[in-house]
Formats: sequence, structure tokens, C-alpha cells
Amino acid sequence: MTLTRLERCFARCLRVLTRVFLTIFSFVLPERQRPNATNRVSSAKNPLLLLSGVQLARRIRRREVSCVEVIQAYISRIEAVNPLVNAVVKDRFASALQEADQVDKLVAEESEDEASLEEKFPLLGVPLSVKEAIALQGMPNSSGLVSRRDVVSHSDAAVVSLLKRAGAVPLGVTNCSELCMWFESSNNVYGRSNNPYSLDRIVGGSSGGEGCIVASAGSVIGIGSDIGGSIRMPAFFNGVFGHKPTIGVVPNEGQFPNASGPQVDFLCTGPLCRYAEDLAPLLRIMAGPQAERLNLSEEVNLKQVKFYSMVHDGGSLFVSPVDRQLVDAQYQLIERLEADLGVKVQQVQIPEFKYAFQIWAAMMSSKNADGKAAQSFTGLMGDHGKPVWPLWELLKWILGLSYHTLPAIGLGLAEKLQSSKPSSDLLKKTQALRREMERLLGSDGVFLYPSHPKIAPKHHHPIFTPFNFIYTGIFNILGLPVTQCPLGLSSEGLPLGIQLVSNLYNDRLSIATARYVETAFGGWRDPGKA
Ligand SMILES: *[C@@H]1O[C@H](CO)[C@@H](O)[C@H](O)[C@H]1NC(C)=O
Ligand SMILES: *[C@@H]1O[C@H](CO)[C@@H](O)[C@H](O)[C@H]1NC(C)=O
Ligand SMILES: *[C@@H]1O[C@H](CO)[C@@H](O)[C@H](O)[C@H]1NC(C)=O
Ligand SMILES: CC(=O)N[C@H]1CO[C@H](CO)[C@@H](O)[C@@H]1O
Repeated sequence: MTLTRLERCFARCLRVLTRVFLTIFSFVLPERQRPNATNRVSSAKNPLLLLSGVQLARRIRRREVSCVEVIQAYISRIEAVNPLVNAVVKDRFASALQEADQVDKLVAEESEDEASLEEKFPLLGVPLSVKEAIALQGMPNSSGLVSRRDVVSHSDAAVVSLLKRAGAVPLGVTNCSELCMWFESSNNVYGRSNNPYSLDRIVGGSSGGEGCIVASAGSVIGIGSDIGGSIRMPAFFNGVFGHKPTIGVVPNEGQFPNASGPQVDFLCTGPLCRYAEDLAPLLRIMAGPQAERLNLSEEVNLKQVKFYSMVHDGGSLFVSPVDRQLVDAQYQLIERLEADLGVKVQQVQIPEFKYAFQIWAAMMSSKNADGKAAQSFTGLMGDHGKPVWPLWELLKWILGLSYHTLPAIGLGLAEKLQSSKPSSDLLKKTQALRREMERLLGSDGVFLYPSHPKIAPKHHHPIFTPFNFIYTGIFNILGLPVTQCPLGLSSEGLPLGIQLVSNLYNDRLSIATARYVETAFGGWRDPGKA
């Protein structure tokens, strides 16, 4: 498809308007008084906060530390950072401490050897945070929708019960964007979350509270969901690891909103974590019996992996250019890979990435094989009651009377304007991209691609760059597994990162690469020391 003149003009106007608005915005909407002088969270002092989930579980099993001590350290940390970042929106500290006590009793009475305890409870006693939209028994299940503010989960989502069974101890639930469809985590139920490295910046979305609390050292492992980058964007903006698994291996049951129609083929539930060594164990547990398809225990020899790299999408008119610092970091990574592993990273230019947004939009609004379309967004905004009328909500919003956020209203409007039938040209492009990526990645390829064109923007700014999510979103259409991996900090002390993509069911390749990158670039950095 060649872009029509109208689209081109629209994209250009949007860019000019963005600049004008951003300038005006910074005057009209000055940020509220900064809550502390450094504008970020303090550093994590308790050494228990600086161990991976796997290491914590090992120490608890060996009775080197009590689970109560670990959980208490995390509760204190959340109490210290949450007034600044507003990531945990409902806690269950008292229950978590009781469960920790039971863990300690179990370990004390356990007659079995350590190995069998590990086998049974690989995450014994490890603190866990959960995105509010994913059901955790006794916790709210509103997805930031005001009409659902009193809905309480009566059971656990599938992944939550798998992680609980593995021994993890949930601390509470974390903020997300309204109906999980925006990349700033702000809504009229819980307010807005702030980036731990710079409180005047976004945490991303929709699993923004997860990215934020994991990066703040208020949690070590967490659960998010991703239909356009909702795990990877928050992981990127907050400088932690986030993995979108191969489509279909991790169960999505028990979240609101859940996928419907064609979206079932794009929505993935997956882990966020501070330490790369937790990625594989988390994925193994979250995938349940499906984990067998991933051969996660198979040793990966990175010297035999074929690496490919693309530093930008080829110049889509809808998307911001990639920040120079991100491009530089990607080149540094290439150099390190070549020097350390003796591989040759091949630069590729796949033309279809330029049309990623058009492809994503067409696929999301198409019908699935049974001719079913997705549940309408305006219908979800009405919580399965009467669909809301977005233009009316916009008028109310201007008067300060709407219960909905501006991005949600905008998405509702966009849905009304969108044609529901993807052009045959876009379908062809989608197939071409799918074939090209599968051919390139084979059974031994990893593709490096920016996680997002911009480093964590200031609050409100994503409204002017709504299509930037497509750097992550395109991989939902392809179903491929992707690990977002931190790549150090920018000159302003904000996280840099990259997406590592591998072929279907080859999650172990992107995860093994993430472990290497963590060693080479230092992984997560304490925001208090940034
Ligand atoms: C969360 O909300 C959805 C939609 O109302 C509901 O179907 C689901 O049962 C709730 N989840 C739990 C576990 O309560
Ligand atoms: C999605 O939600 C609908 C309606 O609440 C429910 O019937 C269905 O079972 C849910 N599916 C999943 C996979 O949770
Ligand atoms: C997993 O291992 C089996 C047995 O070696 C092999 O047949 C299969 O292709 C492997 N799958 C992946 C995704 O590597
Ligand atoms: C900043 C903010 O609005 N925080 C809110 C987060 O959600 C909890 C629970 O509803 C509220 O008590 C906080 O005021």
C-alpha cells in the first residue's frame, strides 16, 4: 500500500501539532510540586532487596533467611517508595506475612532434601506483584474503570494460581491504564503512577505499576499482560526485564478485559522481573504443561546464535524517529556481541516494518477464523452494559465531568472511524513480514530491535505520539517471543533498552541473550543511584 496523500498530510500535521501542543502544555500544565528534591526514589539499602527471586527462594529453603524477614523487607520498601510512585494500588501485607510464616514453618518441618523442596516449590517464599487487571483473590479487578471500582476477584487468574502453587507470596496489585489500552498508567480509580528514575515521567502501560514497582525494588517478580507492548513498554521505561512469550503458551484466563475475536491471537500474559535469571523459571511456571514445548532447560550456546539488527522501522510517518541514545546503545550492544562471542551481527532492513502500525490496526479490527470480531472498546468502556458514546464523553471530559481518561475516549473515537476490513494489500504485507521473520530467525536466530522510539517521556506526552507503541505492537501480530532487556542509562539517568526477538517457541534464545546482555551492560540499575 502506498500511503494516500491524506494520510501523509495527517501524519505531518500531527507532528507539527504535537510540537505546538507540547510547548503550550509545558506552560499550561506545570507539574505539581515535586514530592522530593531528587525527583526519584531513594536507593534500596536492605541487601535482601538485591537478590533475584531464584536466590531468595534458595536462601529461604536453606533457612539462611526467614521468609517473614524477606516479605517484611519488601513491605517496608513498598511503604517507602509507594507515596512517590503510586504503583501498588491495593496491598495484602497482613495475609502475605501470615503466608510467609507458613512458609517458614514448612521449611522448618520439612524432612525432604533441598532438591525435592526446590522441585515442588521453585519460588518458595518469593514476593510477587500482580497487575490489577489480572485476578488475585480478594483484590480489586477494575482495570481502572470507575464503574468497576468495587469489583473484587473471587478467584485467581490461571497464572496467579500457578505462581502461588510454586510458592510465590503475592504482596498486592499494581496500577494500569484504563482498560489496559494505553501506555501511560493513569486512570480515575487509582490516579497516575510515576517513574522511579524521574517522577515527572511515565511508567508506561498498560502493566505500568508492575514495571515501576519491580524497578523501585518494591517487588522482584511480577505478572503483566501484553497485546501491543503492555509488558515490554513498562519494562523498558523502568529499566527491567519483561518477556512476551510465544503466543498461546501462557494461559490468559482470569483478566479483565480479556481478549476476544482476533485479539485472542495477540494477547500474551508474561513475567516482568529485575534479574534475568528469573525469566526462564518464571516462564516455565507460568506456561504450566505448555512449558514442555519451549525446551527451556536446553543449553543455549550464544556463539552459535545468528544475530540480526534493525535500528529503526524504516521511517513510518506515524511514529517518532528513534532517539539517538537508543540507536547508539544498540550499536554498542552489537560491538560487544561481536567482540565477546565472535559472532557477526547482520544489519537487515525489512521494509514491512514501516507499515507496522497499519498492519497492527488492520489485524486488531479484523475478524477471526470463526468470523468473530473483537468486543468493541466502547462496549468495554461501558463494562458490558451500554457502550459509551465517545464524542459525548469527550465533551464531558472537556468540562471535567467524564469518568474516563482522555486516551480511552480517543481510542473509542478512533474505533468509530476505523474501517473493519483490512485491505488485501495489508494482508499481503502481514504475510510477507511473517514469512520473512520466520525465515530469518529459523531455529537459531535473535533479532535486535528498539523497544520504543523514545526514552521515558514526561507525563501526558504519549497523547501526542500515540502510535509509538508499534515498535512493540508489531510482534503481537507475529506472535513471536520477545524479551525487553535494559541497556544502561541515558545521559539524563533514564533507562535504555532493547527488544530481543526469537522464533515461535524459541523463547529460550531471547532469554539466554538477555542473560548475556545483563552481564555485559549491568542489567537493572538502582534508581536511587542513577
Ligand atoms: C474479573 O472481572 C471479570 C469481568 O467482570 C469477571 O468475569 C471475572 O470473574 C473477575 N475475575 C475474578 C477472578 O473474580
Ligand atoms: C473472557 O471473558 C468472558 C466474559 O467475561 C468469559 O466468558 C470468558 O470465559 C473469558 N475468557 C477467558 C479466556 O478468560
Ligand atoms: C525441543 O526439543 C525437541 C526434542 O529435541 C525437538 O524435537 C523440538 O523441535 C524442540 N523445540 C524447539 C522449539 O526447540
Ligand atoms: C495518587 C493516588 O491517587 N493514589 C490512590 C491510589 O489508589 C488508592 C486506592 O484506591 C488510593 O487510596 C490512593 O489515593
